[in-house]
Amino acid sequence: MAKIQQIIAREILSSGSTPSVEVKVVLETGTIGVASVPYGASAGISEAFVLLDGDKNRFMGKGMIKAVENVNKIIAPVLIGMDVGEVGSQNAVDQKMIELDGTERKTNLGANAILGVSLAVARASANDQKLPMYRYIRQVFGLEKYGLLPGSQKPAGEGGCDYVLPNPMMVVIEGGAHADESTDLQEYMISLIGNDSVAENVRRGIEIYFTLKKVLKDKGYNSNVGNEGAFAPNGLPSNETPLELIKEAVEKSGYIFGKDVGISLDPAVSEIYENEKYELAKDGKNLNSDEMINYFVSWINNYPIITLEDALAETDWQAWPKLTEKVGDKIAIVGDDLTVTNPKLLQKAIDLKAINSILIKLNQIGTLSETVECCMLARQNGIMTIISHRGGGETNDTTMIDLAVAVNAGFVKVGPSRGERVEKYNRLMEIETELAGNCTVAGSNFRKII
Ligand code: 2PG
Ligand code: MG
Repeated sequence: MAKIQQIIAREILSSGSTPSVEVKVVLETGTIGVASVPYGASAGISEAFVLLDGDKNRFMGKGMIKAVENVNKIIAPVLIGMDVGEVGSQNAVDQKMIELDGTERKTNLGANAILGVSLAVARASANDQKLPMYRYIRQVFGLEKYGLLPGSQKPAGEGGCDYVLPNPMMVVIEGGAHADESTDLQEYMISLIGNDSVAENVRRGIEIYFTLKKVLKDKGYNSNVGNEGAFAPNGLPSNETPLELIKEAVEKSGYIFGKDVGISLDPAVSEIYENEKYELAKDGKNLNSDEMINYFVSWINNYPIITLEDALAETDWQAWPKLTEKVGDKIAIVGDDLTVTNPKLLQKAIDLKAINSILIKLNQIGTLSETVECCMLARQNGIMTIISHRGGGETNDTTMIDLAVAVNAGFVKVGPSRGERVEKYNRLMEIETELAGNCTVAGSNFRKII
């Protein structure tokens, strides 16, 4: 056990070249923890509030000095002296900030301020106890009681293992709000499910990424990249074309499409939903909810799509259960903007049978405790978790990876290029090495790890 001695925030830059918040926490033992927060480009309307300065003379209004000051002047004085490191202590710290803010979406202090502190406290405590972050998360939230082992594995100590590492889900073609002049849909991803080693799956993904670059060039498309480092070619004839290009890249790389590699999609269609219609400009279509469902169902029948995220708008709640009813027994139907890592919205989605999987982003809800609560609510209800990066601006902070390992996520959605993204895979491969003999990989059994 140790007490918080000092909390200092500062404004830093994120990969989107706009500001973000970094927080340093110093404990009385002298141990330090540092963390930083990302932000989204296509944020859901119910996400926790990102406090921006709004001063047009600095960073076009996107400065985060107010959030920094909220940490240094309002949050720090309240948290200094609190104990950290024991079961329940992270909850107590996060709860204090939630009360101090007093709003549903953290609009007073800003989720960017609160999350920075939450994660830096966790880092400092983990460092103080000389625990890797994924072990710390399990311990401080008492996660072992949720039986975080795959049903198919024997318990640890009986020839089983403690950890199941997530599969890589890599964004290779991006459009929508993440690029100019590409597709209407936001993300076309490859999910590496074919091997029982993270490093091997990562290598395969990178090879496919490079082969895809060649496939694009050979066909006369450019290989410029979008927000997340995925290709964002212009001049594609339809929203379906990327599926064909990816198929070709997977096969040319020597891997089996559908076995080694599945397709994951995040169309993020809240961005193209207006007046109860989905505007697919590239296809010259304006679809209602049922037609949108059928559009994706025909793709599912033709390609090895294994996860489908935000295929319907965040406000189109009535349509989600229909999609899940139709294809939820075959593939993962993932809520992102719909559920925004919010336990209340996840509960609503569970009650309505709207999804069978959920995307998890720490900054959508704004504290580590609420994020873990959401993951455990998912687990208790047979909902697979996918831990995700952000498209607006990422930092080199790798907490999302340790979180994924701690909660038995099925996938991590990130990368596969650019420093702030590959840093996540480097961390995951480091954990794999560290856990040698005491971990397995979700692999093609990812659905069973719930
Ligand atoms: C998403 C994310 C991450 P953003 O929609 O899943 O790729 O994008 O962070 O821009 O919301
Ligand atoms: Mg999404």
